[in-house]
Amino acid sequence: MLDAFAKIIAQADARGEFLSNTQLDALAAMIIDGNKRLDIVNRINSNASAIVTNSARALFAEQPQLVQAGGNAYTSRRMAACLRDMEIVLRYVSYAMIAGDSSVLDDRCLNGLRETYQALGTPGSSVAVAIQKMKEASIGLANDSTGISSGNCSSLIAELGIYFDRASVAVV
Ligand code: PEB
Repeated sequence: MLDAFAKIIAQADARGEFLSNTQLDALAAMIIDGNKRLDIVNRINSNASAIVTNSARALFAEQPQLVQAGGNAYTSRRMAACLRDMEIVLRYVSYAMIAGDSSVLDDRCLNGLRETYQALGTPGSSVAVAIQKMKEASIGLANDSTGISSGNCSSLIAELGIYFDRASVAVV
């Protein structure tokens, strides 16, 4: 599990080099935008259950067979497992976002997840739709300027989107 700093240090150390100016600039940019990053993660954390439930509701509205008899989210046990899975993915995306690096998401959540869903008979493509809905909701919250001094968050929003995309690609 790496963060953006540890990742760049590991890369430089593997070559026995000092950090390059480009690497230092990238880390400096990360420090300058640090409060924005914290705000985004804070927004996600404090709205996590709404992000999960609204996204699940939207998924089931589009794919009602999931919650009908024989569906993959039918019975409260499977529904609970589904909501839990969505919460796990959102939690690891939030860790990746605070770290500025996807390795925690990759190593602890996504690695082997596709195969797990195949073995369970859970449709990965539906999980991917749920993740995309969580992406839209999270980006909407992160972009909401209410109560925050306005600034340019576009690169952080793009980064957040990439973590969700990574997760949704990993389950299909
Ligand atoms: C991954 N999900 C399920 C299981 C595991 C995971 C390991 C099997 C064990 C269990 O039921 O708890 N666990 C989960 C995860 C990590 C982990 C992400 C990462 C660290 O440790 N059903 C649907 C939707 C979808 C869904 C498409 C969006 O209809 C999910 C939610 N996951 C789902 C369901 C089950 C499951 C298990 C329904 C139960 C499957 C079953 O027992 O039939």
